[in-house]
Amino acid sequence: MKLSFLKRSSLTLHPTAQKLFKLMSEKKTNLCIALDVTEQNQLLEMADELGPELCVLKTHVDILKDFTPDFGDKLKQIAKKHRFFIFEDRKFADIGQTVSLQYHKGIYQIAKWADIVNAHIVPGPGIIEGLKDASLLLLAEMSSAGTVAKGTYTRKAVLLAEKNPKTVMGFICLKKISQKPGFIHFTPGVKLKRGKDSLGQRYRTVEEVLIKNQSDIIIVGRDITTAQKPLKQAALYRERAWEAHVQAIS
Ligand code: S5P
Repeated sequence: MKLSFLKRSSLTLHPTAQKLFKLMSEKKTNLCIALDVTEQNQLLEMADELGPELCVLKTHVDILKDFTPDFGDKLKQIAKKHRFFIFEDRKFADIGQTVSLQYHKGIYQIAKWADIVNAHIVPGPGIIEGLKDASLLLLAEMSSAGTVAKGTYTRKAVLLAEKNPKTVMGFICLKKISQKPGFIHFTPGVKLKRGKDSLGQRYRTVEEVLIKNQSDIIIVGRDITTAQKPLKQAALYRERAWEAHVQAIS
């Protein structure tokens, strides 16, 4: 079934998924940028510069060396200005009680500023229960070489999502893994050419991910953030990803 993002917004029970489908459709972007920088000001400046190109901005707040409690509010203001969602890539992986504390408490207070977070399914369904007030992506597959998240494990993630459609809005995965159109598929490990880095990351192309593998959103990090002209590079990825999406549903 080839459905537009707009159509799919009416086929999900998840309020954040609904809004994200609509945003992608209106803003015409299915690009998520991973801003893996270690200084807060650099992150905020890049978010402001690249914001018009993306639908989701992905953070790793725990790599910031100068985090201050006003970070979340500042990022939220930029997200509002450019209309994008904030995805804190925390990869929760503990029992329900602990992840609930990690999500709400501690220095980062993730629940206050992140629209979307993600979780491994290693602990079982309790992790979804512990994060039931979050908008959750389940890590069903990973881009890294030798990952054990495959086969039965991936299928288990899909089953868990389908049982919890009000909490789980989609997946981190390499390809379309659920036939239910309400779930959004996010795929990392994307570059303009296939390849790998020196620490196990594997890259597929935009077209491979969105046309052949039928994913929805590409997550791109260093190939944009370390480019000489990040805005130009982001615009290029945005265009390639949107064209691939249009082709995929036509
Ligand atoms: O399987 C995964 C899951 C994630 S969320 N592989 C990944 O690479 N990621 C994240 O995507 C990773 O933590 C990083 O922030 C981003 C990829 O960055 P890049 O620089 O390799 O494009």
